[in-house]
Amino acid sequence: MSAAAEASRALAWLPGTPVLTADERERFERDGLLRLRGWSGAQQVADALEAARAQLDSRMAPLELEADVGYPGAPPSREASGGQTVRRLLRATARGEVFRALAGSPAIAALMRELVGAHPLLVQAHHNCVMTKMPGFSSATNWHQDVRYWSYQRPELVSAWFALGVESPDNGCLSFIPGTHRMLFPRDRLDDQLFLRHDREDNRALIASAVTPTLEPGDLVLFHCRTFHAAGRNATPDTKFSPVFTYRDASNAPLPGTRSASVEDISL
Ligand SMILES: O=C(O)CCC(=O)C(=O)O
Repeated sequence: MSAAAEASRALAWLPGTPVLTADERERFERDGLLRLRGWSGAQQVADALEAARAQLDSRMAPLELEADVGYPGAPPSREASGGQTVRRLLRATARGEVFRALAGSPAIAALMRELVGAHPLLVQAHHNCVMTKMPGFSSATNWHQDVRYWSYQRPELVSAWFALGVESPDNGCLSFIPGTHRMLFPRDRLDDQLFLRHDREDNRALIASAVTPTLEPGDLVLFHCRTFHAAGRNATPDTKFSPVFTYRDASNAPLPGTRSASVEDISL
């Protein structure tokens, strides 16, 4: 790998200097999302992709299957045609150094100090997975806020989504509704699974303002846990692999007895 091919924003970052520009920080605060081009190096992307592919091929546990979530397009059961389609390689931080290096690099730690607080922790109970959007039986995910089933003192967590390949509407990339992390949503705007209801005009108008940032290998998308987002199905012949991790400040503790508190988080 040549030095040029290894160029990456994470590798180029110098300790003690800001990771984000003032403009990027403002955009994250305003929109609740930010795409950073060329974050990971080409070698790191290739290594993570190779590991994810091998773990999917060998069906390395723990896995979440599309049939388990039952989202639109998912097979109706594990026994149905396509019922063994994998949705997520769970517990990514336990799956190898290549994923820990993505999730816990010094540059990510510095970035999270800018976004979540002085003592960022890598959350273990939520996300911490490689999304595997497979051809054929992958599902669509309706508009939701990640925090809907999370339990912390404050709904202030940030997720980092690492592109290992091209991500576009064709293979079910994420779309976001900017600014929704700062809005309040009365319960009746959401359905019983806490997705935005499509039968309401106000929700349809909001969804019309969504953006769909396409990604190249090495890009990183940061999004607030209250930013509404959704994704389509993968209509291409190739699996899309996307490691995704969530971060909180140490001062923002999980509520005792909840799933969020079920695993010790990792200090960065
Ligand atoms: O890739 C997808 O289908 C959506 C993933 C997502 O939004 C989530 O897991 O919260």
